[in-house]
Amino acid sequence: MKKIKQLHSLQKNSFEIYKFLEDKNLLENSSKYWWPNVGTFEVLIGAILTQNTSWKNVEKSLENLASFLEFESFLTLDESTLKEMIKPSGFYNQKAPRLLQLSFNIKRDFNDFKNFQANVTREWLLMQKGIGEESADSILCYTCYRNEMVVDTYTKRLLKTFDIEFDKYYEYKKYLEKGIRSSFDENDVNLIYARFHGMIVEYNKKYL
Ligand code: 39A
Repeated sequence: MKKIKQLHSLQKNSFEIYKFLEDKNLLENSSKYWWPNVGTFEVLIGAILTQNTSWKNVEKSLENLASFLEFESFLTLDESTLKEMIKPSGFYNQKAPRLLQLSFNIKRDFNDFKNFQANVTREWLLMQKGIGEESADSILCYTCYRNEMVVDTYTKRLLKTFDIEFDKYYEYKKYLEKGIRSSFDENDVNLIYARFHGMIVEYNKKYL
C-alpha cells in the first residue's frame, strides 16, 4: 500500500527519476551494464557476497577467488578454502556453505551454467537458502539478462527523497518497472534496468 505524501499529479513516475539520474553522468566510469562481467558466474557469486557488506569488500573476495570464478572450477572448492577466500566480505561461515550448496543445486537441476542462465526461474532462486528477492533479481538481471529490476536499500533511500514510499518489495519493483516499460522498447529493458539500478547505487554513494 502506497503512503501518499503528496498529490499523485505531482509525483514523478520512475522514468522521470531515471532521467534525473541520467543527467548526472553517474556511470561515466562504469561498464555498459554497470555490474562488472555481466552474464558470468562471477556475478552470481558477487550477488551473494555483497549481502550485508560493501562492494569494496566483495572486490577483495573476488580477487582471492580469481582462479575459481568459472562454474566448474568453483565446484572443486572445499568449504574451508572458500571460507578463507571470502573472509573480506564477512559472514563467511554462512556465505561459503550457501554458495557451495547453490552451485551443487545448479549442477543437479541445470547441469551447466548456460542452461541455468537460460532456464532458471525467480521461484527456483527464491527456494535457495540465502537468496531473497534482492539477490534473486540481481542474479536474473545481471547474470541472466532478464527484465527484472532490482530493489535495495539504496532504492528506498532515493525514492524517499521524492516522497515515494511503499510497504512491500514488489510494490517498489512494479513502480520502477512500470515507468521504464512504458518508455523503452522491450529489447532495451534489461539494459535500462541494469543501468537504472547502477545509477541509484552510485547516486546514493555520491549524494545521500
Ligand atoms: N553496492 C554494489 C556496488 N557498488 C556494485 N558496484 C559498485 C559496481 N555492484 C556491482 C553491486 N553492489
